[in-house]
Amino acid sequence: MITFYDCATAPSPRRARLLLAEKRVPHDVVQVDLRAGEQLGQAFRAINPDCTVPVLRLEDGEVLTSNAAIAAYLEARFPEPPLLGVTPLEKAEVAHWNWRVEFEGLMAIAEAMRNTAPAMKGRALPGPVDYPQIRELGERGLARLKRFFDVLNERLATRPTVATGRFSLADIAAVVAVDFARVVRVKPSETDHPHIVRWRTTMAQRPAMAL
Ligand SMILES: N[C@@H](CCC(=O)N[C@@H](CS)C(=O)NCC(=O)O)C(=O)O
Repeated sequence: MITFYDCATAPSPRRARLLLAEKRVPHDVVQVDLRAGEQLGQAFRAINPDCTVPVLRLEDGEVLTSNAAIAAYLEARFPEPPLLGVTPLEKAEVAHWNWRVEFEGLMAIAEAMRNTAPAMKGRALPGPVDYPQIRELGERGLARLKRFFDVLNERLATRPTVATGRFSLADIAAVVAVDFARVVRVKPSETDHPHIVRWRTTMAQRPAMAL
């Protein structure tokens, strides 16, 4: 059986969790308590020395330690439904938007939150190294996040999904980013981001999105 190392409160493992659900991949779940620092303990380091989740351990013991690896692997092994695009151009579009959501959305939230939250003092980046917070990076993260919401809203003004004409990995990343932005008190509103609100309501009809 595939084993998924998850953390119910964190955004990165949620991306892998939604992907596993959309593809209906049978798996066991192990919760890693990031708030208690379990990722930095010896037991988890033996699984992933980078001290991050998500992690997917395959039946033969191989370990995948990033969303990038997990998405590539699951799409190749469980091609139905295709979530990374079908035609060459669709694949390019999904890769492009998945990356933009990751870099401009998820990274901006992480930058804003990890550089300002008292609980993240000395933990401004995930991983085995303790980095100090930089207040200005927190402010910049918030500005980048607001810009990302504008970009996403514009993108969704004329289309039902973030990339290509159908649901894809880019929608999963964007749902996770839009929902997690609440930790820095950023939410799409009917007045400022009506297209994000409409798209998010449609996404909520997918059973996996409740996870
Ligand atoms: N590139 C990784 C990033 C994973 C990541 O940053 N995970 C965070 C949770 S959202 C984590 O494990 N943090 C541990 C920590 O903060 O110490 C991926 O997306 O797979």
